Amino acid sequence: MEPLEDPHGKGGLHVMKRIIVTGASGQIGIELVPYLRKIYGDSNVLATARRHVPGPVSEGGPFELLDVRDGKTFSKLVSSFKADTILHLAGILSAKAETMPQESWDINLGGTFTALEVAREHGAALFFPSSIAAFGPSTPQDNTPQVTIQRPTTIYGVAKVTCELLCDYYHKKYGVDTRGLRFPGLISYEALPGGGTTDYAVHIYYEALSKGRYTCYIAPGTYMDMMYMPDALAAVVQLMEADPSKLVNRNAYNVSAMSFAPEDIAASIKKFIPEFEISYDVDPVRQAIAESWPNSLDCTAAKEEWGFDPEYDLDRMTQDMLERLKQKRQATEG
Ligand code: AKB
Repeated sequence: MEPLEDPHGKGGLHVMKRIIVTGASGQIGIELVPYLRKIYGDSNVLATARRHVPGPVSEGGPFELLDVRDGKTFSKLVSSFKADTILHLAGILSAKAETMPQESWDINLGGTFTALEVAREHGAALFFPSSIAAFGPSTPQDNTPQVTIQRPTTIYGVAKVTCELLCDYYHKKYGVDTRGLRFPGLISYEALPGGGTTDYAVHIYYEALSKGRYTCYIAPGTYMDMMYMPDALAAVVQLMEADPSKLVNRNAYNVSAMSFAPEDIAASIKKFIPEFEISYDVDPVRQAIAESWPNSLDCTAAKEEWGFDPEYDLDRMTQDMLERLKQKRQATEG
């Protein structure tokens, strides 16, 4: 496929030309890779993952196996592909990381350190997905500022803050063009997330359609930031294509499109499936994680510095999710 000239109609610069994506089998990668290939051309996006991924990620363009802790292979791939940009998505999500703190530190922190070293060696730009998990219980919870207290209490969050700082360090010391987003919970119909605290906001749509009810592991009244995947994909490209002279807060920007509690998403689903019912069976581990994260982020810096402008609010997302999931079910049922 030929690259698109101006993907967002916003006068894109096309700073990125040859892109390597790590963790391409994850929830973001599965959608980001085809999205990038549409914009930059199939052959200009190399997808990598620890295991083979069937479908468009491995079949729609170049694909290689890569464990992000293997610096030698990583470096060879960047060199032979002539990549100018590394979108480093590989990582273990929050709840799963709590079950394997040592290994997740190795992958989340060690993998990012390796990616930064490879970026430095080859003069590539690097995107790092930070998270609302980079905040903790002592962070102001409402309208959480861009620059504030960051003392997370999860191993996932500790690695995220460390990586944000490492990205700043590599930019300052070596001039690596590092840029990052603090993602909220991401909701998508293509791929299920695995091992996150915000995953309920995806599962609820699947079960609303298949069972008409959902038992939620997060308690009512627990607010977290969220964003629909199309807005997250657009934000990655917009940030990476942004004029570097405007980027004050490179690592990493608060981004969010909505903040809701489980009863709010249930109410939104009820507008389209009136018989839908939510009940609760709270998981203390994920509830504690959720409570340690902000209720809502202040995204002013992202808006002012590179034009972050999400399109989907809760009801628009719900309508789209339910329609897309219905179409998917019909397609698989033949
Ligand atoms: C998770 O729940 O672990 C992720 C995140 C907010 O980083 N979705």
